Amino acid sequence: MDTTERTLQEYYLDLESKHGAHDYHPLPVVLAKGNGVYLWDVNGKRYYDFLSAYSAVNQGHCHPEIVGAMKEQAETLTLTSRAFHNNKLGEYMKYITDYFGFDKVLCMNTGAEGVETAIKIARKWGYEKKGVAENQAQIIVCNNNFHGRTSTIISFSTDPNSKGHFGPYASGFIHVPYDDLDALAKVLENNPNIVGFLVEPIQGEAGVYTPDEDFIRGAKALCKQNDVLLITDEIQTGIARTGSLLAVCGNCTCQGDCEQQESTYVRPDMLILGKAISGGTYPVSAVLCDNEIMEVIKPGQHGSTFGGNPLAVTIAKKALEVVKNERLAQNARELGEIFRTEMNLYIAHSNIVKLVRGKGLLNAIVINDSPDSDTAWNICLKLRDNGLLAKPTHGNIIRFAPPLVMTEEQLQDCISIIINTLKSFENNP
Ligand code: IF1
Repeated sequence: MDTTERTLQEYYLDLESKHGAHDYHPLPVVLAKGNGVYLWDVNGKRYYDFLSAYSAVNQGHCHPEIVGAMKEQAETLTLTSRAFHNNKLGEYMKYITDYFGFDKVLCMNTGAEGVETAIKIARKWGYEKKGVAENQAQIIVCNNNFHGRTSTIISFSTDPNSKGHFGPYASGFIHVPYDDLDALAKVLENNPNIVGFLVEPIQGEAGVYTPDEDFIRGAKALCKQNDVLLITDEIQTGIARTGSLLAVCGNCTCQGDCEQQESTYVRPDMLILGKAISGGTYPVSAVLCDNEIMEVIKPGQHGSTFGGNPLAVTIAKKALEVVKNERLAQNARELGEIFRTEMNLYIAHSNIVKLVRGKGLLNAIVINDSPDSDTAWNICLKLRDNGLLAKPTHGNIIRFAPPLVMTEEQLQDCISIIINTLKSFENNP
């Protein structure tokens, strides 16, 4: 970067630092443009995006069909509130419920709102259907979970940074270790007040922690035995990211078209989606479940000014169509295999990388250094210089999650950038 380029970047960094809350510590790069798998900074330097806005941009930046639908609807009708009907909502509701195989959808905006909605529905179901005594409902959650930032959700976070000094905290949550069916069974035993088990099929923030293959299936069986709702948060893992339409589809590549019974699919009782449901263009989230659960919500009991607005649902319908039309689940699956195979070949002779893990195009490498060291951060700075943007997550782990529209040739280019960058850190702590 020459002096003028640095000055331009610093201009933007200073503005944010002076006038914005310091709630983030971003990688020092100022982006101005995106297209497909690429981002450009304010100086015109091009990068491969290996974060995809935390898996929101699965369909690639500024996907022309999604942006086209967005523009057209923005010029027609954006918001009516749910005080009135609009001519886009119903068709979207039919589309998304058919797409994921549930009776009903409830539309919200952010992921955290989706999680809050699921918590509210599960509790109400507990009181009205399961017969739990008033105010006694409990929801099981996992250690190291990430479900968002609201005061209720951070109440059951186990990350001191997300949670500290934000109390008093909401009660009604019980923790179990992730990927531990025995612990789950034990908590469920003789506890009739439990209404739900809220779980990420892969823990993203915890470092792309991929559980045992039978974990979700086993959890479903335990929930069923104990009349407890299995609530899967697929805000990060859903919409083709892990090589199937949902992470709970397991190895099924049907993209939602199969009968879902004979496949590896584990059907949750409630499904929470967000992020990529709009292709990263607009905040859209959704909670899906069947009638006997959704019917506990009656007029006036839940809602949102923007939830289900005509602009949001037009975008979301198109973004979901793109996932099917462009076979993004299959692509994520195939490229993910290549990525992990190539990385494993490198790691076999590496001192700096311990392992690669993940599913589809949600992967992470674990850096061979103390969790408190800044090695992962420094590698990400070097990756940036070499034209690829990724972000470290807790404990010296780097998440790799490019848009799913990537080609194999582009992926091979990215693998070269990553490996060449890692090489410069070998034996060089
Ligand atoms: C931040 C992480 C990712 C999520 C799951 C709900 C939400 C998220 C599984 C809430 C959001 C984000 C939010 C962003 C960082 C980020 C993140 F590193 F913290 F864990 F993606 F990996 N459930 N994840 O991953 O959705 O309300 O944000 O729309 O909060 O800093 P939201």
